[in-house]
Amino acid sequence: MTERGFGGRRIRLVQGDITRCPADAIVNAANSSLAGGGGVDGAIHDAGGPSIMEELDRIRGQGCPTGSAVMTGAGDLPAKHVIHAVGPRWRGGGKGEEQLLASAYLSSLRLAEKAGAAVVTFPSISTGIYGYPVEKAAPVALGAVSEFLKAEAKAVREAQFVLFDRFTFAAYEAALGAL
Ligand code: AR6
Repeated sequence: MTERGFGGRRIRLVQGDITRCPADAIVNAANSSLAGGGGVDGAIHDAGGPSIMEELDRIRGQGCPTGSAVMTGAGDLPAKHVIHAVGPRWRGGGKGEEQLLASAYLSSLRLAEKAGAAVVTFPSISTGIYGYPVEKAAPVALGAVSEFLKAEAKAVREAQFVLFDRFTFAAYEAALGAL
């Protein structure tokens, strides 16, 4: 299943590069020092240009603990905002990873809602460099986002997961069908 409705809103799964998908807000899989990095974070800064890091330099003092998010402009990306969310590193599953991962998605959606964003794109937070097994992360991500769409969303109409590779896409497809 690649698309599913939740209370008049929807989740869509797409395979591709998140920096090329138009949205109102693009979520980045960042780290708590907001210092940039590899993976999708590197791709977002490369495609968005230096204004995103300049803005992060100004707000870095506020901090961004694991499970939270901050918002900046989107520079040259096809979006208005970038939401920098910090997912957990996988440490075996007994260190609150599931709640922290859900919290990274919910914090992002709350910022998107405040900004009046209708379409929000997400990567698969934590399942790259942070090592969270994707078959465990996908149901947590989709569960948190679908609950938000059912219970809290006003501005947000569509959450799109832009998944980079076939394996990740397949894991989300299975989890969306099983929700
Ligand atoms: N579009 C969509 N997804 C992508 C893209 C892209 N252009 N590039 C990679 N992915 P990761 P994490 C996928 O490692 O695990 C950074 O250094 C990737 O295949 O980007 O949360 C940060 O600064 C994987 O499925 O994020 C942090 O230090 C998913 O995005 C740390 O990595 C997430 O992989 C965060 O690690």
